[in-house]
Amino acid sequence: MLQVMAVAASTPIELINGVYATMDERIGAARKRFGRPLTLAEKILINHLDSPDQELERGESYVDLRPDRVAMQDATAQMAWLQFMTAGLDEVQVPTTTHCDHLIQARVDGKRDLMAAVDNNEEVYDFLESVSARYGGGFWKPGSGIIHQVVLEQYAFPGGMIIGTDSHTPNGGGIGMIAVGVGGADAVDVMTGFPWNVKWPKLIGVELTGSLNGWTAPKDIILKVAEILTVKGGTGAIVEYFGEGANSLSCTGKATICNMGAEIGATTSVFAYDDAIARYLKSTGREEVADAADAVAHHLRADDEVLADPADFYDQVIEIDLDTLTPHINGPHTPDLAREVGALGAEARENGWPLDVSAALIGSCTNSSYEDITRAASIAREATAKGLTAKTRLWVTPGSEQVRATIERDGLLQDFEALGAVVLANACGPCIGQWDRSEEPEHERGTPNVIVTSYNRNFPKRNDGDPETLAFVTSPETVIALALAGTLDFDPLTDTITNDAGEEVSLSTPVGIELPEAGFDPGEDTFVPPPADGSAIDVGVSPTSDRLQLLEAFTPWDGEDYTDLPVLVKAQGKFTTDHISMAGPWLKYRGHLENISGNLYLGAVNAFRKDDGAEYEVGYGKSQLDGSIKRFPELAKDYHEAGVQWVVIGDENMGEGSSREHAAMEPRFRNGVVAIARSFARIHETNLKKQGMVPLTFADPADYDRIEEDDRIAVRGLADLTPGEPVTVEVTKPSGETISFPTNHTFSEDQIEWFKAGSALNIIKARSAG
Ligand code: MIC
Ligand code: SF4
Repeated sequence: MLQVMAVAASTPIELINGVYATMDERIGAARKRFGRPLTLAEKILINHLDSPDQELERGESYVDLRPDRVAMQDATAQMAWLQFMTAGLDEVQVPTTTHCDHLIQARVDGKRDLMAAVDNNEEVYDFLESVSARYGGGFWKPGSGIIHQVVLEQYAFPGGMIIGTDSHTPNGGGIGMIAVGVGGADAVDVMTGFPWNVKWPKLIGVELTGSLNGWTAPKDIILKVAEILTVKGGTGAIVEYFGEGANSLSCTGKATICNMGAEIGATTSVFAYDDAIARYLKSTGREEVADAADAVAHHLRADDEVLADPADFYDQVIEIDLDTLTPHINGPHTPDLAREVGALGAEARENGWPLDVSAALIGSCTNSSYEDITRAASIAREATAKGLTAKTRLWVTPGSEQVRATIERDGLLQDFEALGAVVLANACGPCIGQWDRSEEPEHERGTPNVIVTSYNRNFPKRNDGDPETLAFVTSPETVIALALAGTLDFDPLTDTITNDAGEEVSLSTPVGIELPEAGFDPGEDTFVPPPADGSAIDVGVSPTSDRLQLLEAFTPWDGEDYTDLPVLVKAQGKFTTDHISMAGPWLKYRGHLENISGNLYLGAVNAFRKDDGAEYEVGYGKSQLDGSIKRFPELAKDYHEAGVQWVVIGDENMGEGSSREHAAMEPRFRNGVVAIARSFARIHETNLKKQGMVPLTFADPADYDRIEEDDRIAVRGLADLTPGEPVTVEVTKPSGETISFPTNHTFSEDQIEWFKAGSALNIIKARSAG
């Protein structure tokens, strides 16, 4: 099946035609099978089923799918490639690309930061480039741009399916593709030629009526959706957008909405193929893809009957009227805390949040398209003309080299620079905590301060590592407006700002340009295709490296129930992947399991109080070996060295956020065997299972409260683990008293084998060896 052959800088039309060729037959057969019309997501998924006869019950059955491509970013690709290497194959079985975007630290400006990154990360970049070349993967050098922007520009196509080792992979839904974020182990399944296994999703329909106008942007749609559905409301579901409002959005605007669907936990989000998508394909040099999509356009949208009566076909339908939707801003600390921009000032006062904005940041995979930049730049240009200067430091990160070169050519970067903005490297930068604020003389770390960004996540410490920073997420144009006003207490729709001459001026409505009139300027060529034969390439991993470490297989389950497990951590409240395995300074250890385990649970808020009732410091807990109070990573290391297995307890939506499998590999490496939570985020739950851990949810969420600090936990009946059957957890109190309660799991038959084998990877290895 090696259509992989040289992985190129774009998806070959032959691959796309191959996908379109089977649509008539498979979609037709599925309509007959279900006896009803189909939604768009159903059509694309059905066309990618590994075998057509699988059971397809929404929210119930696990299915095997065949994605067309795999994309990985540098921070997650290291672990994924290290796992792939142990599988003993010569070549990836599906076109795969590696993108260097997360490891570039934002400090001074784009050029200097990129040079510093190339220097500091040399070993990791060399590894990723050589491992890609060795096994037939394409490599996008640092400076190429953020993975999702590059995928949208080069690889995504309507009706296609891609998985990516990053939770914002759904960005590709903006072009009409099923694009799903996964952990590295899932990617390795596909790279080694196995299907990708996922739960057949539920479907949420979002009908957009009216059309966007004024200051309201695509970002406001997803901020609104996040408010309605909350951070876990999309779990296990694909969100499909439709309606006249959907057709009024640009392709990159649609991508913004799908991208941030990650924040509601959705499996992915998708829009139907339309003229805007065709325009984008043509403008990014993919005329023939648009022509091919035109020929199957009826398969690239939901059936008419579905659109006429959505409530009959979706599990939930939400309607948003774009005519009346106003600009929103979400935060702090959670991406689903929304309100209208104009209401934030009063709310900040009430909560004692500082009103001054200490930094304003535009960019990220969510909002760095040409259109985004033109809308924000129109405000910047007007501000300069009206004698306004930014009252806040402003940072801009272009999403890709292509966007950067184009906005430079079109004079848009200069509009920001005229306001004193710093243009950062084409990368994630501050969005992933790679933000060194030491160059800001007026900012002192550890002081309460407010930042506004056009990013997507705003968990504490996410951007600058400072727990005192409150981050608010909004559209790029609103970010600029707040930077000009310098305060949260500003509504660009109604308020004025005092200019340098002391006059009160108001801001006009932002004006965007969907696509560059002169076409995109590709900028510097940053793609490295793999050689025709990479087998002679040596992928060296030095045993003394502190950045990279070869993996050792996790040991298989010994067939015994887990008993007498201490509780390493019981987390209270948010327990996102940022709390479990922090990014920022720790990103540099993403290829070294032992070293990165030094960050395990550092952000966790301990649910237990100390004996005197006081709170633990975040990241600290009590050792059951000697009663001492230590940081969680040290406790975990002590248990590991003492050969003690342990359990982790989580609250709601444990593992929300990122796809990083380090959040599952670290506990597993340190002898964690069971995770019990009120609920899990999809990718994290899968990651835990893949690495051989047992994720369980309390059948009665109140049982969470029954677990105390010095308890010992047993999990009964593991040998008879059966899909759909509860598992009994037994808790022994220090007094000797025991209580037990039922928990649920979501293991399928096949997934139970992952746990028994010690990890899913052990199964792949056994299969490729045999
Ligand atoms: C993020 O936005 O949190 C990241 C960094 O892109 C992650 C991936 C990672 O942790 O490497 C994600 O969202 O999956
Ligand atoms: Fe990068 Fe931020 Fe996008 Fe994650 S959300 S891929 S860190 S830009």
